[in-house]
Amino acid sequence: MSRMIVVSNRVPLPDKDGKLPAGGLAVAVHAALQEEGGIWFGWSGQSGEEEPGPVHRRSHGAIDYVLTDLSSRDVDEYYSGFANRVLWPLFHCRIDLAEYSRRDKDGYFRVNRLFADRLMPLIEPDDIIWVHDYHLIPLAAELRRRGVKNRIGFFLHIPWPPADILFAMPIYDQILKGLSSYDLVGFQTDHDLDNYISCLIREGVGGRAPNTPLAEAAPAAAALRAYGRTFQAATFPIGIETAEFARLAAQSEEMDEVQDVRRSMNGRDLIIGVDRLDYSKGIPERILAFERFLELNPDRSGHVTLLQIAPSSRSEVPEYRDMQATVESLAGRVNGTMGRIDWTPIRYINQGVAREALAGLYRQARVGLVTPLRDGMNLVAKEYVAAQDPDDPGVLVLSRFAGAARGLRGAVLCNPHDSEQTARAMEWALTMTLEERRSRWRDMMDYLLEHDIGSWCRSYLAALSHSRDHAAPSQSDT
Ligand code: ADQ
Repeated sequence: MSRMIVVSNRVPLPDKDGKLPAGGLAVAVHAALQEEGGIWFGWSGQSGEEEPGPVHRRSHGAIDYVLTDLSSRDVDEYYSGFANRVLWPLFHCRIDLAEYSRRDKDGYFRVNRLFADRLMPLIEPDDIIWVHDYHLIPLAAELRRRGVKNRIGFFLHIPWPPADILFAMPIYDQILKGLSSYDLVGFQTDHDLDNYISCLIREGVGGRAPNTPLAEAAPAAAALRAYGRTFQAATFPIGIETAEFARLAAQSEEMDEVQDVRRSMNGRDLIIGVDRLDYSKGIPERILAFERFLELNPDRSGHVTLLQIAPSSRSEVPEYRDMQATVESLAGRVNGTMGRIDWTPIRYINQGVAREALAGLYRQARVGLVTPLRDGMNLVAKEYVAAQDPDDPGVLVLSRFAGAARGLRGAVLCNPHDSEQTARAMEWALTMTLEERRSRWRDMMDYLLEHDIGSWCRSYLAALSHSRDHAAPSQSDT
């Protein structure tokens, strides 16, 4: 196997005792890097008024972490600006929230050039390069421009939008073209892959490559030809550390924090929502659906509590601050109008919760309410299922617009824009028979055990290693 270089906006560094940050992706990618040795490159998270100085290096086992600082202007324009105020809203179909500026676009491409310049001296001829997410779409083109012939793969963690949405963005063509410089483009679901191919066809710049075999057998895959290059695109639905998370949840049940919540529930049913505070996660719509649920089922009043855990994220972006105010006011309104002196319908926590406690809380909840308006995958849905007690599992109510809905067939699917339907899904989940809960859970758990984060990482890397074996001979890297 070749040495690997992973590139992502932020790098999950181990702490001073070598302990990895929680979360499946960091653990799985670290495991793959440890095997043959490699480099993880990205932004250090530090910024200052000055132009960035030299890179920082840190080693841990067979892995070298190479980090670059950015200037505050870079962070403003590349990260908070173009990545999070243009690409994120557009790719989540929120044209109304996209704030395009030429200044931010220039910053985005400038930082991608900086990443390419800083990577160049690190790259050896046989290295495989794996780039993650929407912050770094132009990186392969920048590396190719500097003469890099290595295999370069890309994985998009968020959805790829339909053509009419993408085309609303000025410079959409540069973003569309950017992906064609990779050897393998990975998407979360077949919908994202189809949308990407439709964009190429609608733009008249490419499409499926006839007579080119596929490099691997992902759930959906395509050999593509666009902008003079032949490359592969396929779906790799990301998973979690299923078995590990299930063990953690079983242990966490005994934690004081989790027991305290159980006691405070006083026999009431718990419905849980866990998200970063982000408009794509549909938290206001979820609160309205819960309000509707209480209106439709007055006998549930006093007997069910929604625990919504949603720490702030990206507070430097105004839309996120506005959302925080909306969620606070909605939760306050429902509690004020529907609550009783001995019962608060919604417990809203605007803070993160430790992973162990989170696992125990998922296990305690009768219903996992995961209702994003749009989500690349959504790992919370998978964690909720993995955390359940096999003898008495809870029910997952899941938005049909989460990538996770493509694989989790045992979930009760809902349309988060339809509060009435989501309310009925909650009621159905709470009344479901034990037999049906067990059968739905078994189906989802078997899927999650087979498609865990380790298998995601291995199948992506196997496909990347073979991505050129089948490519057309006319391939150009310029
Ligand atoms: P995110 O948008 O961050 O990820 P998600 O997939 O749900 O969304 O992952 C969130 C992770 O953070 C989960 O592991 C969860 O446990 C943790 N988390 C979330 N809220 C938390 C809270 N309140 N307290 C503690 N921990 C919390 C992006 C894409 C997703 C895609 C992932 C991975 O937007 O669609 O699934 O990348 O590819």
